[in-house]
Amino acid sequence: MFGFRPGSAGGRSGGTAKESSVSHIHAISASVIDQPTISVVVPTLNEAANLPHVFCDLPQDIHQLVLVDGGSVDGTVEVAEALWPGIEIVQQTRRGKGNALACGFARCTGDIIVMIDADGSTDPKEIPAFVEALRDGAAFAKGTRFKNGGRSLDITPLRRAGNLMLNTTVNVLFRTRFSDLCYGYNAFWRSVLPVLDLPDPELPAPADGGKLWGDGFEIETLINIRVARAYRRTIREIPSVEKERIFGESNLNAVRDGLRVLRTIFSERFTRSAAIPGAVATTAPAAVVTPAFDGVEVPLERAS
Ligand SMILES: Nc1nc2c(ncn2[C@@H]2O[C@H](COP(=O)(O)OP(=O)(O)OP(=O)(O)O)[C@@H](O)[C@H]2O)c(=O)[nH]1
Ligand SMILES: [Mg+2]
Repeated sequence: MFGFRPGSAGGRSGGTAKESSVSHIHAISASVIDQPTISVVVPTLNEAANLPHVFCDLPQDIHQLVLVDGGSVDGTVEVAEALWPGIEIVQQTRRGKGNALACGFARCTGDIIVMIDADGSTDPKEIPAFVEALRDGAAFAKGTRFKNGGRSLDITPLRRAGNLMLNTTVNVLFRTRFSDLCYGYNAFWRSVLPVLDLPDPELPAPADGGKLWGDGFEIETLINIRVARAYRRTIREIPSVEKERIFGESNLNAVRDGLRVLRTIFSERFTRSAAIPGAVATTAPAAVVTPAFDGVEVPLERAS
């Protein structure tokens, strides 16, 4: 339907090795760019009632659907398995949405990873737009509710104000042009993963039962900042319409999680080295070490 290539796994030592004209995907063969395989990662915490509404809109030809559960007690896993035969269920190793995503990403084998929520707020029918942006040269396709037709039917005035403040802080400190920092609907080439350098799923949970930094809702901010540092010119913002959660309660606390995001921003800016470990890994795409970029629209780049 969307030209995605189901079931051909991400390990591709073969391929044509013909290079794209887009610098950051030098290492990705033309056949992969033509028909990338898609892994979709869905973190869940008691979302059984919402899953039927989400899964029915997923493209049928995705390569892999990975559900990362945080110990749901409402039958989420059973419902998921009944709805999508072949779904891969991962139990997260610590607490929080960030840890769930890190565990899910580690399981992915597709060329492209898409992260969506399970509460019905992120529309799977938008996935092709994210994929097209990546095929067109973006390293990272970032959903935005606040630009070019994107909007939210759900956000409260408090969260909108908090998001704007955090968004502006990041744009000033990192010279980026994000329009929606805290939105969790994104997609990226799997080869970008080393740059994210997310907290290792194998690390033990803190003894006090808390979360490691990066394990909570600050994950989106962490990812956005690290991607912007490595791929500033190849982040593409994709308009997205956020709907209301269908059933159940939000797990996000605007003040508590907003403060975690703020601390993450300052920690990334002032204590974390710009030399991102993944940026020198041989598995990283070429643009990590060769930031030159040729010819694709680059909305997040500042005019110099
Ligand atoms: N596995 C796992 N999933 C989580 C956890 N916290 C949240 N999620 C999932 O992550 C997605 C987003 O969480 P929500 O609680 O909807 O939070 P949000 O979308 O940021 O906030 P709202 O706009 O209020 O919905 C949903 O699919 C949740 O089920 C967690 O600790 N573990
Ligand atoms: Mg939600």
